[in-house]
Amino acid sequence: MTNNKSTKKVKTVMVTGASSGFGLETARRFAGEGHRVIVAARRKERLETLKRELDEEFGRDTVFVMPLDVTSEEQIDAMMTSLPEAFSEIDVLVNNAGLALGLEPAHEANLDDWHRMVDTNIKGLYLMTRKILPGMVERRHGHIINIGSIAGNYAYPGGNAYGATKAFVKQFTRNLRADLLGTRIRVTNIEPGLAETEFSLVRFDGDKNKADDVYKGTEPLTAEDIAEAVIWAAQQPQHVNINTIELMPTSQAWAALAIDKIQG
Ligand code: NDP
Ligand code: 8X3
Repeated sequence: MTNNKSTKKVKTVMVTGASSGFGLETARRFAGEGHRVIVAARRKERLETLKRELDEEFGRDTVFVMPLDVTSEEQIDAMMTSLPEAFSEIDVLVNNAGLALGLEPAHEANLDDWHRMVDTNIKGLYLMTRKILPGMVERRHGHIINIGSIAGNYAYPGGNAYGATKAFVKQFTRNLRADLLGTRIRVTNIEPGLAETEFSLVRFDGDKNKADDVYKGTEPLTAEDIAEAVIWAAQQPQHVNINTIELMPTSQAWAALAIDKIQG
């Protein structure tokens, strides 16, 4: 009997948001497992630094740098026709690029922030998926790993549009599974809780003190923890589909439901 471990074959893995945080560590881990990795994000210099690091470490042409804004359908179309042959058949797509902006209550939130979160976390994710999926279906082989969030599962003050974008990721993942039944394509949603990356720096518009405060006194998840979950899901045998992984730091849990008590 064969276990059909999908780890045995060298795969081509595309990671969006690979210039920082979860994406960068995930790219490192896939390269370390012997796979070819397409690293995509807007900050090209960071991607090139990562390529130099990984090519040197593994002594081969492991990484292809793809400067990309996932919100641009035009750029994604151009990417699809410009990938070198060795990287052109994507086996694993890690839809990780994303961001939260602001923590104001809905009635005070900046509408431009909402537009950007929807464009990146929803539109960017479905565009990447829609463009790459047909090749996977044709080859009857592929795995889409989305990075959702606990923010898509539980409400918290100021989570408004960000949490809603991650609820989209959750349901989109499930609906993809429904559509892809019979194609052998796997789909997974990873839902992390508090993790220390550049996430809060971006959320608070570069305010480092505010960002550092989020993690002060806690033991948050690390980018390596999330990369480990991604790799684990990808390395399951072909007949196993990991639907969802929700992970939180031990130092994080749910709070009680809030109640507004009448005064006096
Ligand atoms: P980082 O800010 O460290 O990384 C975000 C990455 O997304 C960067 O590489 C950034 O690259 C990329 N990105 C943002 N916008 C775009 C765009 N338009 N096109 C292409 N790439 C883009 O944060 P994390 O690593 O923490 O976040 C990764 C994912 O994990 C996000 O989807 C986030 O919502 C999610 N998440 C984060 C949690 C946390 O607590 N940190 C918890 C749960 C989920 P560049 O700026 O170079 O384009
Ligand atoms: C990031 C986790 O709780 O800051 O998705 O929204 S949280």
